[in-house]
Amino acid sequence: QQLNVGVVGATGLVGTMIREILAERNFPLASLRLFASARSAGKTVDGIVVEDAATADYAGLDVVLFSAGGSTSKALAPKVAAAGAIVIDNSSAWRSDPQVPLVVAEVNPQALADLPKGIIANPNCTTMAAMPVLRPLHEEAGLTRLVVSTYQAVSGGGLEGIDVLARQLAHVGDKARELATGGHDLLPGAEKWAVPMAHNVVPLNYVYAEDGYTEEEIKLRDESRKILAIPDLRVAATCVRVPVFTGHSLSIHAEFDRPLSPERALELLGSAPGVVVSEVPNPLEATGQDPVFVGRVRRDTSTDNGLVLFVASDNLRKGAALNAVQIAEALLG
Ligand code: A2P
Ligand code: 11C
Repeated sequence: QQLNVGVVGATGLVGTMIREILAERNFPLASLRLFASARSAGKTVDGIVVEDAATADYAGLDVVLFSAGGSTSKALAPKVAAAGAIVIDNSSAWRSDPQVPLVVAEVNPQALADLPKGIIANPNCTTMAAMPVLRPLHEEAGLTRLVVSTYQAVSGGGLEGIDVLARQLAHVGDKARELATGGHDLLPGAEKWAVPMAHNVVPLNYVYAEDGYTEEEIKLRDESRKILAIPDLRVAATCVRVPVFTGHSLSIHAEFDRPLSPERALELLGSAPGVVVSEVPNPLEATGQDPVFVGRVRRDTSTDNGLVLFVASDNLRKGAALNAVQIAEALLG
């Protein structure tokens, strides 16, 4: 079976990676069409002329992968689904819709059986990193609570995020010693994030949403509940942007109904699909790799039935493009 595939947002960071991963995995393509904004329409990418997503005719496509931001998905996904394609959407636009499954390929592919809107949502890259690790632990011991701090790469903010950090690093240059003793004046002003990104950490990642938590922190809570099918899962997160180009990392305190030893957890993680156990998981190790890396697994000595672990994952690959392509592969059956 071969599919007629479209990519909306094909010129962006994740769209580019989707094109690369389709090729890498020899995805059975009957045809490939690329869409982006009117700015890119008419340009040639990979030998294919980019179409204006807003005005294109989507008839004849089987699957369309969207990575062009929430407002584009909100506006166009129903139109594309009505034209007969299954939409796999990488934005947050549809994730909380009860008629739209939110799928991590290794974790809940069974949710693909029912597609009332013809739309499937791909989780946020931060949530994605945790799911393949937490699922086998949940099955064993019953997950009840998560306390998470994140260390998120700037590429989570698209090409613009990468450019902002690169510019700020270049601006500071090699003035390391000066930075160490009163660096503020050496940095350019804040751009894109609330405070300078280079040589800094930014604990306000996106805007506030609820009770002092940011949108990203609420997404981590709500998406984890939906994917793991634990509606009352207690989650408190602090999402932080760090000056890393790619690779989101998470420190996770997980609590369970039943006891779970670090040894048993490592045994389960050692055979979990899409997971690699690593002594020191880190974003550089994860970049360019498909699996999620997990390590530092230890007992949470501050509570009963708790584990602490550290996860690192490529936010552009598994966090976005790879999982979207894996969902398309799952649709092939
Ligand atoms: P374009 O390159 O024409 O602006 P990134 O997150 O890496 O910046 O990429 C965003 C992607 O989403 C790009 O492919 C971009 O296309 C696309 N995009 C942005 N706005 C729209 C829109 N209104 N309609 C369709 N595609 C859009
Ligand atoms: C970030 N996780 O790191 C975000 C990017 O809901 O899909 C993806 C946002 C989303 O900035």
